[in-house]
Amino acid sequence: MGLQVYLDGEFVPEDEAGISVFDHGLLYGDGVFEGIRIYGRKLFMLDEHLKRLYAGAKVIMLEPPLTIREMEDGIRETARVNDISDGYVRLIVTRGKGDLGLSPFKCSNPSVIIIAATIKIYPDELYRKGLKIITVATRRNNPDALSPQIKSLNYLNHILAHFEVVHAGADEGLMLNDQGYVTECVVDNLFVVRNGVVVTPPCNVGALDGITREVVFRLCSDLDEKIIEQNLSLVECYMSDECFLTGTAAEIAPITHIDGRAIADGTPGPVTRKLMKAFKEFRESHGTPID
Ligand code: PXG
Repeated sequence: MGLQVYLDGEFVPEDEAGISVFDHGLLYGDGVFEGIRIYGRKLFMLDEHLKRLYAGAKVIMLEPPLTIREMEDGIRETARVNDISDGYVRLIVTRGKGDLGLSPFKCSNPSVIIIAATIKIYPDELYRKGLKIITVATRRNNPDALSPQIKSLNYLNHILAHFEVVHAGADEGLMLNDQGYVTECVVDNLFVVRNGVVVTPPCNVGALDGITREVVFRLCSDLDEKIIEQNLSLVECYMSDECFLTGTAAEIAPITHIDGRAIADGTPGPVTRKLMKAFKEFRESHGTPID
């Protein structure tokens, strides 16, 4: 049986769920989205995801037709209707139907789409062995041109990067900014461990302020691991003792090779493994019940 998709207050079978070809989400990528995990019938970091969605919507002057609480109810109901105990919610707010001109002022009814499904981005083996990543030639969007803090419906920057990753036969890609500093991976934040300190680039280099990234800050504080934000060059990453990435879909995944260089001995490091374990415990004990 197919999924039931929440579309503007109704549940519609996935094969019939559609939006107008004049929706500016389609025509211009004009809209915002979130990806939220469900673990054990609980929505993980729901408030944080909703806060980010509404903050991004505010920046693009898009007013979601639901309050945050109504949106939360819609998400919980969608998860229940589809009986998703462990999975992933894709939440989308599009500008809505307009005309073929750019103007968002012609779009009076934003649409809300909520899809609850399952997800797996990397096979289990990669969490044990570690990911081999490459630096992609596609640079991360300049934050002065388009802030990475807006999780907009235009992910072409990342899609171009993803093509490079696949073409190279790698597991993931590392993206630099236009000054050559490390920003993040294609759809995940990047961390290294250097001399006992966990280091991640500050978001203003052009990285999304990821919610899993924030969880890592909390875990490091609980575990007494020093963590700082610092600009990172590629060479500093090659020379690091450990490396890992974080994201809603990926969770925490070890990186053992960058551009053919083994990170330390080329196996997942102890701090990474400790954080992966702590993350599993954290996700069990946090979340908003869908029931
Ligand atoms: N950076 C970027 C550019 C992202 O899009 C992250 C980091 C990690 O952030 P969170 O808040 O998830 O810890 C993301 C996450 C997917 C998918 O379905 C996920 C994302 C984007 C597109 C698709 O796996 N975003």
